[in-house]
Amino acid sequence: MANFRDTILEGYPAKVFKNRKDHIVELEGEDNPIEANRRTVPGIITSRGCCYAGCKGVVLGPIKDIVLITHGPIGCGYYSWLTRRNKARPGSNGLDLIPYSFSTDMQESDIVFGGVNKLAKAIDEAVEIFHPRAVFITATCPVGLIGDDINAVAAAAQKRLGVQCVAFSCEGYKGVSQSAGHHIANNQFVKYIVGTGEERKMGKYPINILGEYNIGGDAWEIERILNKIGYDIVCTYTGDASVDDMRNANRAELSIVQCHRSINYIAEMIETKYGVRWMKINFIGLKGTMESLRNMAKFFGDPELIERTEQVIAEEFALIEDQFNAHKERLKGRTAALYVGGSRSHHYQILLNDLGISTILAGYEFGHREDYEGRKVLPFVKEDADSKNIESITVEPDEKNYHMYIPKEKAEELSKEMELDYYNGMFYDMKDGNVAIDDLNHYETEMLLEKLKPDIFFSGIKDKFVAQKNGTLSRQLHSYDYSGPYAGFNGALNFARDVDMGVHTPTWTLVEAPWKKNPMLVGEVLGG
Ligand code: CFN
Ligand code: HCA
Repeated sequence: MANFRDTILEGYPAKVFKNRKDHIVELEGEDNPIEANRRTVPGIITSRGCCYAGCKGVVLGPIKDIVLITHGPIGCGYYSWLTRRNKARPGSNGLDLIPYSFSTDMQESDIVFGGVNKLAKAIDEAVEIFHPRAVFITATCPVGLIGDDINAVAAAAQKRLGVQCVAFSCEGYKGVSQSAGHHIANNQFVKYIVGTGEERKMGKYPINILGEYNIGGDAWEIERILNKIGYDIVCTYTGDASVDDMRNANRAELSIVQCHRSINYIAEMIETKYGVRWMKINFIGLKGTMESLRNMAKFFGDPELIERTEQVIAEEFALIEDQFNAHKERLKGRTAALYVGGSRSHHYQILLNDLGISTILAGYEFGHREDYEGRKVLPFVKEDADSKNIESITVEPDEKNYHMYIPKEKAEELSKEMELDYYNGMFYDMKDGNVAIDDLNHYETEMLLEKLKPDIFFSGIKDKFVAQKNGTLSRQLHSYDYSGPYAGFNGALNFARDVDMGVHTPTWTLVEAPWKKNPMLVGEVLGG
């Protein structure tokens, strides 16, 4: 009998077969190369977004005290308006501009004669009305095609108005997915934002939280736990963020990286430029949260902090343990398929595992090979708590992506057990026989539901309703539907409750997909 991969591939014409065959992998043994971060087959109905979505929507979108202007026809601004559930509330400067969508609303005449004057006018008007802390301008496809110089407009506006204006050339067509937009945003941050802050008194254990966008309030739950332990959170990139806090990222001692795809570039650049060390963490799932907190405490190496961390873990866990276990009882043994952007399809396996749910298929929309296959952990040794003198012990000399920091005396011992799962790629948490699909499309989604029959399909708005009409529960892992937070201790409990409700709703006895009752039209290749 053909395996699942072959069954999918059989349905494709030769050219598509050739393109897709290395994006689908049935896992076996240690070495499972997968094709990723490649251009999508045109017309195949991918769930990916564009470069503008990654820059404007994902990385810049959650900053609350800037005016974020979309330079382009109205559609791009409109469709990226309030769809991502990145929550915010006004900070000390009273500004929360997240509910607004600013756009130059380019018309045909702007495309023909150029849109720079309209952009300059839009900046003047927005600054006059809203008094933002900065103006960020993002480009959509036509802007690059007609050659509007948004950098020059930004520089002139900054001079004219005395407010920082930064342009992001993130035209949608650049790169192969939203991943290109993340990179463009990160580059401009390092060039124009990091290191421009006013001196501030630093508390104990100052940290940056990178790659946490406060979807459904995740960042608030993570910050609650870290504040309780005693960390000084310098800034969050970019959930509920104030640009003035972001300017001080260079003053932290450690950057923790929650999203392992969209912001790893900036972590590395801040380390190179300012010496701020970074480590990957994962606050999704109880095991992920506890190990992340313990690793952070180990980085600072202060016995008081280590003890306080254990105390908070014990307290927080005790508060949710009984309820969490009750949900687990009702959920264990179920199967899930996970398909999200570039990070969560791995992170959520850890939370599902806490609930006894096994992941039988997982994939990313735009992850890179290392997000799947992982790399060996590279530990750095901290000489002592006060010293900035870092010495490294190399596990894999050539691979400097996954690293963490530990006190020197622990180095040798810990390096042996350093394979902490969430520092590795997605495959580390999967088993032989599980399937991984990169850049899943709608045809493959339908095949997956029909052949593998997962109990739950975790994905996004574009796939959700196909699954549900087919009788399979679908929870959105981008927006959490209308729920959240899902991070940290309280988030894990919210997630368990939502999945339990979803799985056990009587709705499933009432749903029957139309194609189960009526004959479907089947296409035939003429002359084939
Ligand atoms: S919040 Fe993040 S966690 S930033 Fe990224 S890779 Fe998207 S918007 Mo959707 S939910 Fe998703 Fe990740 Fe990082 Fe979100 S898995 S696709 S670009 N993502
Ligand atoms: C994006 C944003 C998105 C889309 C979500 C979805 C998000 O890709 O531009 O497809 O359900 O999280 O809002 O990933």
